[in-house]
Amino acid sequence: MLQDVQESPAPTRAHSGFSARALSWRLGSEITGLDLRRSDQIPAATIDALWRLLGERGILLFRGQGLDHDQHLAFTRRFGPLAATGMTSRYAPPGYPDLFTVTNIKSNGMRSETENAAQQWHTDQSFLPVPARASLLRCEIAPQSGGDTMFSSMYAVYDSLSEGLKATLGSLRAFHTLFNTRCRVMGNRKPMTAEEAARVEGAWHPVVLTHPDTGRKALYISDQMVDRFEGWTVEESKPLLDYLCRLIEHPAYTYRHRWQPGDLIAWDNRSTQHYAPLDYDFDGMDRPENHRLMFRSTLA
Ligand SMILES: O=C(O)CCC(=O)C(=O)O
Ligand SMILES: [Fe+2]
Repeated sequence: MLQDVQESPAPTRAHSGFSARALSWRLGSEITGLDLRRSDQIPAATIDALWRLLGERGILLFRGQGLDHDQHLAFTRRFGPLAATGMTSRYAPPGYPDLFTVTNIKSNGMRSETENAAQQWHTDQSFLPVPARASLLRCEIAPQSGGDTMFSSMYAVYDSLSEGLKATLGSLRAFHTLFNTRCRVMGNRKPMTAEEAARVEGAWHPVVLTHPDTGRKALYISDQMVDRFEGWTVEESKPLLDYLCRLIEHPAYTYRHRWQPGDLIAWDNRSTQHYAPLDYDFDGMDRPENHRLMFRSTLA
Protein backbone atom coordinates (compact mmCIF):
# COMPACT_ATOMS: atom_id res chain seq x y z
CA MET A 1 0.00 0.00 0.00
CA LEU A 2 1.23 3.48 -0.76
CA GLN A 3 1.34 5.81 2.17
CA ASP A 4 2.55 9.37 2.24
CA VAL A 5 5.99 10.00 3.60
CA GLN A 6 6.05 12.34 6.56
CA GLU A 7 8.61 14.84 5.41
CA SER A 8 8.22 17.38 2.69
CA PRO A 9 11.12 19.11 0.99
CA ALA A 10 11.47 22.83 1.19
CA PRO A 11 10.72 24.74 -2.04
CA THR A 12 13.55 26.90 -3.40
CA ARG A 13 16.03 27.37 -0.58
CA ALA A 14 19.12 29.52 -0.39
CA HIS A 15 22.19 27.69 0.87
CA SER A 16 25.71 28.87 1.37
CA GLY A 17 26.59 29.84 -2.19
CA PHE A 18 23.78 28.16 -4.14
CA SER A 19 20.01 27.75 -4.45
CA ALA A 20 18.10 24.47 -4.50
CA ARG A 21 14.70 23.74 -6.00
CA ALA A 22 12.87 20.43 -5.52
CA LEU A 23 12.63 18.37 -8.74
CA SER A 24 9.81 16.25 -7.39
CA TRP A 25 8.20 16.05 -3.98
CA ARG A 26 10.07 13.01 -2.74
CA LEU A 27 13.47 13.35 -4.36
CA GLY A 28 15.83 15.50 -6.32
CA SER A 29 17.02 19.10 -6.11
CA GLU A 30 18.14 21.31 -8.95
CA ILE A 31 21.12 23.42 -7.92
CA THR A 32 21.74 26.86 -9.36
CA GLY A 33 24.35 29.50 -8.67
CA LEU A 34 27.52 27.38 -8.97
CA ASP A 35 30.10 27.15 -11.74
CA LEU A 36 31.39 23.58 -11.59
CA ARG A 37 34.09 24.25 -14.20
CA ARG A 38 35.99 26.02 -11.43
CA SER A 39 35.16 23.71 -8.55
CA ASP A 40 38.46 24.51 -6.81
CA GLN A 41 36.92 27.95 -6.09
CA ILE A 42 33.87 26.50 -4.30
CA PRO A 43 34.27 26.94 -0.52
CA ALA A 44 34.45 23.82 1.66
CA ALA A 45 31.27 24.88 3.51
CA THR A 46 29.39 24.86 0.19
CA ILE A 47 30.70 21.38 -0.65
CA ASP A 48 29.54 20.19 2.80
CA ALA A 49 26.11 21.72 2.22
CA LEU A 50 25.83 20.02 -1.19
CA TRP A 51 26.81 16.68 0.35
CA ARG A 52 24.19 17.05 3.12
CA LEU A 53 21.53 17.93 0.56
CA LEU A 54 22.52 14.94 -1.59
CA GLY A 55 21.95 12.64 1.40
CA GLU A 56 18.53 14.20 2.05
CA ARG A 57 17.26 14.60 -1.50
CA GLY A 58 18.98 11.63 -3.23
CA ILE A 59 19.93 13.42 -6.43
CA LEU A 60 21.33 16.84 -7.33
CA LEU A 61 20.93 18.24 -10.84
CA PHE A 62 23.34 20.85 -12.26
CA ARG A 63 22.20 22.12 -15.66
CA GLY A 64 24.26 23.57 -18.48
CA GLN A 65 27.68 23.05 -16.88
CA GLY A 66 29.39 21.68 -20.01
CA LEU A 67 32.26 20.11 -18.07
CA ASP A 68 35.18 18.31 -19.69
CA HIS A 69 36.63 15.11 -18.21
CA ASP A 70 39.17 16.93 -16.00
CA GLN A 71 36.58 19.37 -14.62
CA HIS A 72 34.16 16.50 -14.00
CA LEU A 73 36.80 14.55 -12.04
CA ALA A 74 37.99 17.64 -10.14
CA PHE A 75 34.43 18.38 -8.93
CA THR A 76 33.91 14.73 -7.97
CA ARG A 77 37.14 14.69 -5.94
CA ARG A 78 35.89 17.58 -3.80
CA PHE A 79 33.61 15.01 -2.11
CA GLY A 80 36.30 12.39 -1.46
CA PRO A 81 38.31 9.63 -3.13
CA LEU A 82 37.12 8.03 -6.34
CA ALA A 83 36.00 4.42 -6.61
CA ALA A 84 37.30 2.02 -9.21
CA THR A 85 34.96 2.18 -12.20
CA GLY A 86 32.95 -0.85 -11.17
CA MET A 87 32.92 -4.07 -13.08
CA THR A 88 36.01 -3.25 -15.08
CA SER A 89 37.96 -0.29 -16.38
CA ARG A 90 37.46 -1.37 -20.00
CA TYR A 91 34.69 1.23 -20.43
CA ALA A 92 36.95 4.16 -19.55
CA PRO A 93 37.57 6.85 -22.19
CA PRO A 94 41.23 7.00 -23.38
CA GLY A 95 43.45 8.56 -20.71
CA TYR A 96 40.73 8.65 -18.03
CA PRO A 97 40.71 5.34 -16.14
CA ASP A 98 38.41 6.82 -13.44
CA LEU A 99 35.54 7.53 -15.83
CA PHE A 100 32.94 5.07 -17.07
CA THR A 101 31.47 5.62 -20.56
CA VAL A 102 27.76 4.99 -21.10
CA THR A 103 26.96 5.19 -24.80
CA ASN A 104 25.14 3.62 -27.72
CA ILE A 105 27.69 4.93 -30.24
CA LYS A 106 29.53 2.19 -32.11
CA SER A 107 33.29 2.07 -32.10
CA ASN A 108 35.09 0.48 -35.08
CA GLY A 109 31.72 -0.89 -36.18
CA MET A 110 31.22 -2.72 -32.86
CA ARG A 111 28.13 -2.08 -30.72
CA SER A 112 28.83 -0.47 -27.37
CA GLU A 113 28.81 -2.84 -24.43
CA THR A 114 27.15 -0.17 -22.29
CA GLU A 115 24.33 0.64 -24.75
CA ASN A 116 21.84 -1.09 -22.46
CA ALA A 117 23.79 -1.18 -19.17
CA ALA A 118 21.05 0.50 -17.15
CA GLN A 119 17.88 -1.08 -18.50
CA GLN A 120 17.03 -2.41 -15.07
CA TRP A 121 16.63 -0.67 -11.70
CA HIS A 122 19.83 -0.76 -9.66
CA THR A 123 22.21 1.07 -7.38
CA ASP A 124 25.84 1.24 -8.50
CA GLN A 125 28.37 -1.37 -7.41
CA SER A 126 26.14 -3.04 -4.83
CA PHE A 127 27.90 -6.30 -5.82
CA LEU A 128 31.00 -5.02 -3.96
CA PRO A 129 31.47 -5.49 -0.18
CA VAL A 130 31.82 -1.69 0.07
CA PRO A 131 29.66 -0.20 -2.73
CA ALA A 132 30.06 3.26 -4.25
CA ARG A 133 28.75 6.13 -2.10
CA ALA A 134 27.64 8.30 -4.98
CA SER A 135 27.91 8.61 -8.77
CA LEU A 136 28.06 11.69 -10.99
CA LEU A 137 26.76 11.29 -14.54
CA ARG A 138 27.37 13.91 -17.19
CA CYS A 139 25.60 14.18 -20.53
CA GLU A 140 27.62 15.07 -23.59
CA ILE A 141 25.20 13.92 -26.32
CA ALA A 142 21.48 13.25 -25.81
CA PRO A 143 19.06 11.69 -28.31
CA GLN A 144 16.68 14.13 -29.97
CA SER A 145 13.85 12.51 -28.05
CA GLY A 146 14.08 10.16 -25.10
CA GLY A 147 17.26 8.76 -23.58
CA ASP A 148 15.98 9.68 -20.11
CA THR A 149 17.19 8.39 -16.74
CA MET A 150 14.74 7.62 -13.94
CA PHE A 151 15.51 7.78 -10.23
CA SER A 152 13.57 6.35 -7.29
CA SER A 153 13.78 7.20 -3.58
CA MET A 154 14.55 4.23 -1.36
CA TYR A 155 13.61 6.31 1.71
CA ALA A 156 10.15 6.81 0.24
CA VAL A 157 9.77 3.12 -0.64
CA TYR A 158 10.86 2.06 2.85
CA ASP A 159 8.57 4.62 4.52
CA SER A 160 5.61 3.28 2.53
CA LEU A 161 5.89 -0.23 4.02
CA SER A 162 3.85 -1.56 6.95
CA GLU A 163 5.55 -1.85 10.34
CA GLY A 164 5.28 -5.64 10.03
CA LEU A 165 7.10 -5.80 6.71
CA LYS A 166 9.67 -3.25 7.92
CA ALA A 167 10.42 -5.53 10.88
CA THR A 168 10.77 -8.63 8.67
CA LEU A 169 13.04 -6.88 6.17
CA GLY A 170 15.05 -5.30 8.98
CA SER A 171 16.32 -8.71 10.05
CA LEU A 172 17.31 -9.87 6.53
CA ARG A 173 20.36 -9.71 4.33
CA ALA A 174 20.40 -10.15 0.55
CA PHE A 175 23.09 -11.29 -1.86
CA HIS A 176 23.96 -8.73 -4.56
CA THR A 177 25.51 -10.00 -7.78
CA LEU A 178 25.23 -9.46 -11.53
CA PHE A 179 25.20 -13.25 -11.88
CA ASN A 180 21.64 -13.72 -10.65
CA THR A 181 18.40 -15.00 -12.13
CA ARG A 182 16.75 -11.53 -12.26
CA CYS A 183 19.63 -9.74 -14.01
CA ARG A 184 18.80 -8.92 -17.65
CA VAL A 185 21.56 -6.52 -18.67
CA MET A 186 24.52 -8.72 -19.52
CA GLY A 187 23.34 -9.44 -23.07
CA ASN A 188 25.66 -7.24 -25.07
CA ARG A 189 28.69 -7.47 -22.81
CA LYS A 190 31.78 -9.37 -23.70
CA PRO A 191 32.44 -12.29 -21.40
CA MET A 192 34.43 -11.27 -18.33
CA THR A 193 37.91 -12.51 -17.67
CA ALA A 194 38.28 -14.75 -14.60
CA GLU A 195 39.90 -11.86 -12.75
CA GLU A 196 37.04 -9.46 -13.59
CA ALA A 197 34.46 -12.05 -12.61
CA ALA A 198 36.19 -12.60 -9.26
CA ARG A 199 36.04 -8.85 -8.50
CA VAL A 200 32.28 -8.71 -9.01
CA GLU A 201 31.43 -12.08 -7.51
CA GLY A 202 28.91 -10.54 -5.15
CA ALA A 203 28.36 -9.44 -1.55
CA TRP A 204 25.85 -9.73 1.29
CA HIS A 205 24.18 -6.50 2.46
CA PRO A 206 21.40 -5.70 4.96
CA VAL A 207 18.04 -5.26 3.20
CA VAL A 208 17.39 -2.12 5.24
CA LEU A 209 20.20 0.38 5.39
CA THR A 210 20.49 3.26 7.86
CA HIS A 211 21.91 6.17 5.94
CA PRO A 212 25.11 7.30 7.70
CA ASP A 213 24.53 11.01 6.99
CA THR A 214 20.80 11.39 7.56
CA GLY A 215 20.00 8.52 9.94
CA ARG A 216 16.99 7.66 7.74
CA LYS A 217 16.23 4.09 6.73
CA ALA A 218 16.28 3.06 3.09
CA LEU A 219 15.44 -0.16 1.24
CA TYR A 220 18.61 -1.70 -0.19
CA ILE A 221 17.79 -4.46 -2.69
CA SER A 222 17.50 -4.16 -6.44
CA ASP A 223 15.96 -5.88 -9.43
CA GLN A 224 19.31 -6.04 -11.21
CA MET A 225 21.47 -7.39 -8.38
CA VAL A 226 19.35 -9.45 -5.97
CA ASP A 227 17.42 -12.70 -6.35
CA ARG A 228 17.49 -14.11 -2.81
CA PHE A 229 17.42 -13.30 0.87
CA GLU A 230 19.79 -14.99 3.27
CA GLY A 231 18.46 -18.40 4.32
CA TRP A 232 15.68 -18.25 1.66
CA THR A 233 15.64 -19.99 -1.72
CA VAL A 234 15.38 -18.00 -4.97
CA GLU A 235 11.86 -19.36 -5.38
CA GLU A 236 10.82 -18.25 -1.88
CA SER A 237 12.42 -14.83 -2.31
CA LYS A 238 10.81 -14.09 -5.67
CA PRO A 239 7.28 -13.03 -4.60
CA LEU A 240 8.58 -10.58 -2.00
CA LEU A 241 11.27 -9.24 -4.36
CA ASP A 242 8.65 -8.85 -7.11
CA TYR A 243 6.48 -6.88 -4.68
CA LEU A 244 9.33 -4.61 -3.56
CA CYS A 245 10.62 -4.08 -7.11
CA ARG A 246 7.13 -2.98 -8.18
CA LEU A 247 7.16 -0.38 -5.40
CA ILE A 248 10.63 0.82 -6.45
CA GLU A 249 9.38 1.59 -9.95
CA HIS A 250 6.13 3.21 -8.76
CA PRO A 251 5.88 6.69 -10.34
CA ALA A 252 5.03 8.25 -6.96
CA TYR A 253 8.58 7.62 -5.76
CA THR A 254 10.44 8.58 -8.92
CA TYR A 255 11.90 11.53 -10.79
CA ARG A 256 12.50 11.22 -14.54
CA HIS A 257 15.25 13.29 -16.10
CA ARG A 258 15.18 14.54 -19.70
CA TRP A 259 18.86 15.15 -20.46
CA GLN A 260 20.36 18.14 -22.20
CA PRO A 261 24.03 18.17 -23.20
CA GLY A 262 25.96 19.84 -20.38
CA ASP A 263 23.79 18.45 -17.55
CA LEU A 264 25.39 16.71 -14.60
CA ILE A 265 23.48 14.65 -12.04
CA ALA A 266 24.97 13.41 -8.78
CA TRP A 267 23.08 10.59 -7.08
CA ASP A 268 23.42 8.97 -3.70
CA ASN A 269 23.72 5.20 -4.14
CA ARG A 270 22.53 4.50 -0.56
CA SER A 271 19.13 6.17 -0.84
CA THR A 272 18.23 5.98 -4.53
CA GLN A 273 18.12 3.64 -7.49
CA HIS A 274 18.20 4.51 -11.17
CA TYR A 275 17.14 3.09 -14.50
CA ALA A 276 17.46 4.15 -18.13
CA PRO A 277 14.39 3.03 -20.09
CA LEU A 278 14.71 2.31 -23.80
CA ASP A 279 12.61 5.36 -24.60
CA TYR A 280 14.40 6.41 -27.77
CA ASP A 281 14.77 4.84 -31.20
CA PHE A 282 17.14 2.08 -30.12
CA ASP A 283 16.93 0.33 -33.51
CA GLY A 284 17.95 3.59 -35.18
CA MET A 285 20.91 4.19 -32.89
CA ASP A 286 23.28 4.52 -35.84
CA ARG A 287 21.64 7.82 -36.76
CA PRO A 288 23.23 10.85 -35.07
CA GLU A 289 19.87 12.09 -33.74
CA ASN A 290 19.67 8.95 -31.60
CA HIS A 291 23.20 9.07 -30.23
CA ARG A 292 23.66 9.10 -26.47
CA LEU A 293 27.02 9.74 -24.79
CA MET A 294 27.43 10.03 -21.02
CA PHE A 295 30.34 9.80 -18.62
CA ARG A 296 30.18 8.71 -15.00
CA SER A 297 32.54 9.26 -12.09
CA THR A 298 32.08 7.26 -8.90
CA LEU A 299 32.83 8.05 -5.26
CA ALA A 300 34.34 5.33 -3.09
O1 LIG B 1 22.39 5.35 -18.81
C1 LIG B 1 21.97 5.91 -17.80
O2 LIG B 1 21.18 6.83 -17.83
C2 LIG B 1 22.45 5.46 -16.45
C3 LIG B 1 23.69 4.67 -16.52
C4 LIG B 1 24.04 4.05 -15.21
O3 LIG B 1 23.35 3.25 -14.67
C5 LIG B 1 25.28 4.45 -14.55
O4 LIG B 1 26.05 5.20 -15.15
O5 LIG B 1 25.48 4.05 -13.41
FE1 LIG C 1 24.09 2.74 -12.73
